[in-house]
Order: sequence, then structure tokens, then C-alpha cells
Amino acid sequence: MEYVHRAYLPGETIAAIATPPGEGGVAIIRISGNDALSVAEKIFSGPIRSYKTHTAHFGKILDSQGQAIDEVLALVMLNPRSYTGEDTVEIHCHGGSLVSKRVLDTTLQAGARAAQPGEFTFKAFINGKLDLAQAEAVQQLIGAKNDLAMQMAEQQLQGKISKHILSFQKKLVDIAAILEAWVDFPEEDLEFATMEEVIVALSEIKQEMEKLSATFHDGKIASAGIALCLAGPPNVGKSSLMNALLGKERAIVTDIPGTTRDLLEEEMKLGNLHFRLIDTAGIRDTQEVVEKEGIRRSKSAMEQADVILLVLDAGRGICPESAALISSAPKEKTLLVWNKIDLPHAERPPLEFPFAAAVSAREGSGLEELRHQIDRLIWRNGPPSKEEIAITSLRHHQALTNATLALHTLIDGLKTGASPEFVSSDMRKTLSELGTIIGTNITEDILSAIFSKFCIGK
Ligand SMILES: Nc1nc2c(ncn2[C@@H]2O[C@H](COP(=O)(O)OP(=O)(O)OP(=O)(O)O)[C@@H](O)[C@H]2O)c(=O)[nH]1
Ligand SMILES: [Mg+2]
Repeated sequence: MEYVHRAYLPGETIAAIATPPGEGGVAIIRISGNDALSVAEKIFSGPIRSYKTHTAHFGKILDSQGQAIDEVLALVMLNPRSYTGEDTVEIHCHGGSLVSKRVLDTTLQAGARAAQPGEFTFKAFINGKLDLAQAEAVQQLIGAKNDLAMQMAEQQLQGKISKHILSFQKKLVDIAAILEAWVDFPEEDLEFATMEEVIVALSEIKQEMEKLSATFHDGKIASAGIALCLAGPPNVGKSSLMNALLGKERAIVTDIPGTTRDLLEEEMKLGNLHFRLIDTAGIRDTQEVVEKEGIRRSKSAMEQADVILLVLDAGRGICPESAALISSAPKEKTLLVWNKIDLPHAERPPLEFPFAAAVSAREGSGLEELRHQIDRLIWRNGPPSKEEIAITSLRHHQALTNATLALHTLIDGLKTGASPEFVSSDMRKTLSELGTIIGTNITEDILSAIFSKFCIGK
């Protein structure tokens, strides 16, 4: 689909059903643009143009033959005091899908264009009602699956991330002015700052940027959920543990090593968090073609996972297959799980994993402690507070990382005696990367990509 924003006409009047499809108490048809009032007046029984802003009026929607389609409430919000910043009329009709579709059709016949996904929010962005980070927060708020994700989206919608970005930009622009003055007046003894002071100030900004960037760990966990992969040698009870955690017989369990061949995924809620559990094929040396492919997938799932449960058989202790996994597993995201503790087992060897648990998937024992350990691993720096401001978007995180890298190069340049004019491109890069977060220096392609993910009517 060629996204409409490419051919964006300021003030063009658009309309869409803003409520979800299906039957409901009411459905809302939203009209926004320079002609919103005249479009609404053509189809509404009352004198829309004479209404005061932010007032609601009872009346009828009439088709082109003057036939009544529905009794409705029309809500008028004049620019600039509306979501889009343009004249907006909302028509609240009865919530049948046919009724709302007919009302929408009449608005289109009266001259509105059908809105594209996210186009109302796009207008809000273009008209300066929201910056880009705030506009993206609207989408996250709608899609939030838990309280934490919702709180983080609210903070972002209130402009708290944007405030940080603007403050970085302001401080950097002030320093850029000093660097420029040094370039322009090299002879003069400019007293307002020394090179050391400039380097210290830049390093402080860099630290603050890194701090904000680090919040992505929490932000991603809250908003995107956690990919948790069960991995280990064959026959240790990975699938049994998956079933025990889910509380249902999802995966096939047998005593034949190599039962699971493919990745198996299932969603799970644990406390406030959303998990994607991934059961994998047991990892061992094999020449069997199907099993080999399964093992390749297991390894890639381990790489991509946020959390790995490395499952070992307590009865068997450490075997050659588990030894290889123990040494290669990334400790910071791996939780060592000794399974089958109901069987006779020797003392478990001490292994250097900061997070470990012992369970019996068959008997369901130790699962509470396992859940507790998963929680500890996820919130290794403590769970976020209600007020925590966190980056939740990969796009923002990447831009911050790029900005931090450019700033690092800039600081390095100054430290190694590069003259201020040589570092100006790093300064520009830092500023423009930060700008993409709030929507300055942004290309149409990125805008299209962002807004096309929205629903229609938002
Ligand atoms: N005694 C005991 N047996 C278990 C436990 N968990 C799993 N088993 C048994 O171990 C065998 C293997 O279990 P699975 O869950 O299929 O093991 P897996 O790790 O998924 O195996 P692959 O898919 O082949 O890699 C089955 O016979 C299970 O009944 C446990 O906690 N205690
Ligand atoms: Mg299995």
C-alpha cells in the first residue's frame, strides 16, 4: 500500500470509524480537516456550523435522499482545541457495524476522504499537538498488555522522554556554540570555557544519554514481553517443564531422547508480565537431518531469547552435552534449572550461574521458586517504580545508541587534540540522531513506517 502521507495535503478532510469493529453500545465516526464542519453539516439534521466548540448535539444522520440513517450525537471540536489540531466532528451513532459503515459512507459521499491507519495522530504530529515520541506513545498505550507497559506509555505521552531529549539537545547546542566560536575566533582569548570544561560537560551529557538508553531493558520487557527459551540436552525434561509452567499438556513428552524437533511457542502471563515460552529440541551431536535442523533452531532461539532456562537432569549430573552448554551459555540471561529432583541424585556440582533453581517438572515441585528466580533475573536492578521513565521503542533505542556513539567519537576527538572544526560533523550527527526520536530530521519513509502500524481511526 502506498501510504497516504506521501501525498499529504495539509487540512485535507478525512473520516473513519474510530471504534473497534463489531457490535457495541455506540460507534464513533471521526471527521477531521478544514471541511469537517461542512461535511458534517451536509449529513446532519442540525446547523453544525453554528455550534460552539466542545458541545454535543442530538440529531439525525441523513443520506443523500434525505432518508434518516440513525439518531446520533454530534460532538464539535474546533481547531486548535482538538486531537488533530483541526476542526473535528465526532458522530456517536448506534454501535452496529452496518450502521457505522453507512454513516461513514455518507461522510465520504459528502466530501471526506477515508482515513489511512494512524492518520489522525499523524495530523496531530504535523500540527504540533504531539511530537513523534508522543505520537508513538499513543500506539503503545492502545496496545499495552499490562499495567507497567501502560504506565510507561503514559509517561511518554506526557512528553517525559521528549523532555530528556530536548534537554540533551539544548546542552549540546550550547557547547556547539562554544566550539564554533573557537573556530571562528581562534586568535582571541575566549574566556568562557576551557577545553577541559567542554570535555567534562560533554561526558556528563553522554552519561545521561547512556542512562536513558539503559532503561530500554525494562521498557522492552514491559512493552514487548519476554522471550523465554527452554534449552538443554535431550531428555532432561524441557517439554515437561514447559507443560508444568503452562499448566497444560502442550508439548509431547516421551522418554525417547530427541522427542522435540521443532520450536514450540506458547504465551504465558506471570504476575504482571507477558511471556513467550519457547520449547526447543535437545542439543547433542547428531547426523540425523531433521534433528540437526531442530538443533540449529534451538541455538538460534537461545541467542534471541531474553531469558534462557538451561535445563539439566539432576539424576544424571553433568554429561558431555551439558558441559558444552554450561560453558557456552550467556550467564547474564541464563537461569540454571536442575530438573527431576524427585529422582535419587548426587550433590549438585557448584556452577557459576548467578540464577539457579531445582525442580521436578513431573511432580510440579520447586516451580514457585523457579518463578521467583525468573523474576529476579528479569529485574536484576530491581523492578521499575511506577514513575520510571523508560525507552520502550527499538527505534528510539537505536537512535540513542547512534547518538551516544557519535558523541563518544566527538569527545575522543577533542581529547586527542583534534581542532574543534574537525569534530563538528560528530556534533551534527549526535544532534540529528536525537532529533529523529522526537520527529525532527525524520524521513517520510520512517514516518510512513511508524504511522502505518496504527489502527484506522486513531
Ligand atoms: N522423574 C522425573 N522424570 C521426568 C521429570 N521431567 C521429565 N521427566 C521424564 O523425562 C523424560 C523426558 O521428558 P521430556 O519433557 O520429553 O524431555 P525433553 O528435554 O523435552 O526431551 P527432548 O524433547 O527429547 O529433548 C520423560 O519420560 C519424562 O516423563 C521429572 O521431573 N522427574
Ligand atoms: Mg522435548
